[in-house]
Amino acid sequence: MKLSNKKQRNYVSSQSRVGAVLIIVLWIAFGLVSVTLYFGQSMFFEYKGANQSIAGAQAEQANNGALRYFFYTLNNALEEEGDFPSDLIMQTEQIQIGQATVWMLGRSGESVTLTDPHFGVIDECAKININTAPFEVLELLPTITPEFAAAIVDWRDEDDDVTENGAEATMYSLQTLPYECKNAPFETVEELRLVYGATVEMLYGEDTNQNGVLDPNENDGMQTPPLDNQDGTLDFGILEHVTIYSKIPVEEEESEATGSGNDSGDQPGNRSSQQEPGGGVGVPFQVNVSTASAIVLACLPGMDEATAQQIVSYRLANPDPTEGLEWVSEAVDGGDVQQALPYLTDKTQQFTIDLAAIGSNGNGYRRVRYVVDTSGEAPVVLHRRDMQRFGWALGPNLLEQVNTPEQAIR
Ligand SMILES: [Ca+2]
Ligand SMILES: [Ca+2]
Ligand SMILES: [Ca+2]
Ligand SMILES: [Ca+2]
Repeated sequence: MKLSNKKQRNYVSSQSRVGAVLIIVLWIAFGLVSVTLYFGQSMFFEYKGANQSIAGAQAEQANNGALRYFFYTLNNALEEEGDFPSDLIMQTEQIQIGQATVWMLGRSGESVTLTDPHFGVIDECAKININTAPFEVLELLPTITPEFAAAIVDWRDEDDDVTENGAEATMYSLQTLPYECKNAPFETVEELRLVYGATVEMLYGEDTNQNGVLDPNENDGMQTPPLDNQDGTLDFGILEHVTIYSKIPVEEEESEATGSGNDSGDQPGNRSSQQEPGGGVGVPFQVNVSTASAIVLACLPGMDEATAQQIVSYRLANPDPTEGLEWVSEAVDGGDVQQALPYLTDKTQQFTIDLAAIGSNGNGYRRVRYVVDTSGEAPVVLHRRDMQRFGWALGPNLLEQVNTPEQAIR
């Protein structure tokens, strides 16, 4: 039977209505699925975010715990006051605190080709004090220019007399954004950035994350910042070798005789410069010869690179704690260290602990640095610095371990 024309038209029109409804339903279903997926995804990220912040909080707490552990070591485990807290008396690597793991980033003092960090405490007394070292010492620091060494002296001295090639108020007033020359001691080493002529390259060198390790980006030329010379060794900047915290250790009898540990007043890092303890008669600063690098030792009066290297090599070959300074003359094998001896000490009272921690499942990386002073009755924190912005500092191998679930640290 054949449908009439009218019936046929009605049939077609009802068919196309059904089709349209079906398309609308499909679109609605598609929309609902998209919304569900979107919420699912955002819940997932929120969950991941919460995980990250929990792990971050764990890592922060672990760093606090490691600082307390360091204080405990200083109070209870040192054989003698002024000893360096070596990794023989304290754990410095992969310390488990709750769900988190902490490392103390140190310096080996021997190698500039390390790709994995050396763990330990950093001795502030192993560095040159920029508040007290004279121009002749400062100008020997690697990467420094004589102009910048002179500008350091002018920045910290209270007068306005320009040291040869240095910079006093006039130079600072000519800057695009003019500022004052401080004419007072440094309060942090980072203050060097304000000194006339400072460059990032001179201050940080290739070690932009300040971990003492040659990280992949620090040995790939200009491929990724920083611009490095790709020579397989880590070329440090000035900041690695300088401090404002070291003080000349005061002999006990002397401290009792003068009635106080320090006598020259209000200059940080310069408080004992007028004293004349044991080995340091009349010198403005001292360096711990048991921990200092060859680079630092070579800056001392009467020293050169070869002699400094002999001292470090001897120290590495005889790792037993060396008492006194007698071994130094033995180390240089007939060489002359008489001029440098007053600048040397075997004691240390100021330390940096550079703590890097991760929380559960390798998440929540946190890094913080503390400078601790033990020259008073009890250890105190002099300075705290958040090192988070310098990025991962535990080297490529630990990073891989953290990122590989089956090898995860926890
Ligand atoms: Ca000045
Ligand atoms: Ca580095
Ligand atoms: Ca690079
Ligand atoms: Ca290099």
